Amino acid sequence: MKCFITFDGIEGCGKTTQMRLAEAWLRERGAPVLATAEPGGTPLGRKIREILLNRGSWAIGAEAELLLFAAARAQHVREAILPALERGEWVLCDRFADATLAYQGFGRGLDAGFIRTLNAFSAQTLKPEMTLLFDLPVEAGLARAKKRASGVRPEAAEDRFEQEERAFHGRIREGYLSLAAAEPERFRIIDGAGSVETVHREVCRCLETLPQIPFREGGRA
Ligand code: Z5A
Repeated sequence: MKCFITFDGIEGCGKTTQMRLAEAWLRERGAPVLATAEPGGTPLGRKIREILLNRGSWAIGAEAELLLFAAARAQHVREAILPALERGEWVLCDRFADATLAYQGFGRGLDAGFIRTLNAFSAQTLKPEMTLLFDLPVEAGLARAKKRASGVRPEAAEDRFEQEERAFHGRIREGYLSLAAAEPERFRIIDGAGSVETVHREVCRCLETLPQIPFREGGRA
């Protein structure tokens, strides 16, 4: 019953919160699930994540940034995602190739055609069955991220992307919406501004439309 679903959107859109809830919801129904994230999901990916999200200790140009995300994805797909799908698991992924088009393409202005080629190469042409795009105004997302960063843990302070100007995040939001408009059969746009519970109900409604949705014997768990 394998199925690959990605959770995406601008900073602070709530995708991580929602992916965790979706993971629990699927497990309750007896589905085997791999919940993973980009950049990350493998030891190499986590090292690359540390490099990418640094807070200014070294320069990373847009081209190098793109290639590092692609490298993390290539290892993630080979080492974690494809094997889980081959085992028949559901794979939930916090960000995937759409994030590269949104951030490095629409955000940084790198060539979208080249990014698509690189995405296909690094993902071994794997595409999600469904992409949940959590949409909300940039100000609302950044306010959530700021609130989280103002917590006590120093490692939770603003990362390199959170420090970008508002216009950068605006281009990314518009970019995601245009990606969704171009592939309506794959994308589901979810209003991320609602409460955690409201958004979760909407996520479940989307998941229930998938043919792979698991049922226990005798009905839904
Ligand atoms: N990036 C890239 O440039 N290119 C790529 O190819 C890839 C990534 C793959 C790290 O991503 C950066 O990498 C990211 C894009 C770039 N930079 N930015 N911006 P990440 O996904 O690891 O980090 P993130 O974007 O900062 O996401 P996050 O920290 O996981 O946040 P989130 O998933 O959007 O939201 P959350 O953690 O679920 O919630 C954020 C806060 O809001 C938290 O305190 C929650 O409790 C709260 N929250 C969540 N939902 C709600 C609702 N509904 N109401 C109120 N409050 C809420």
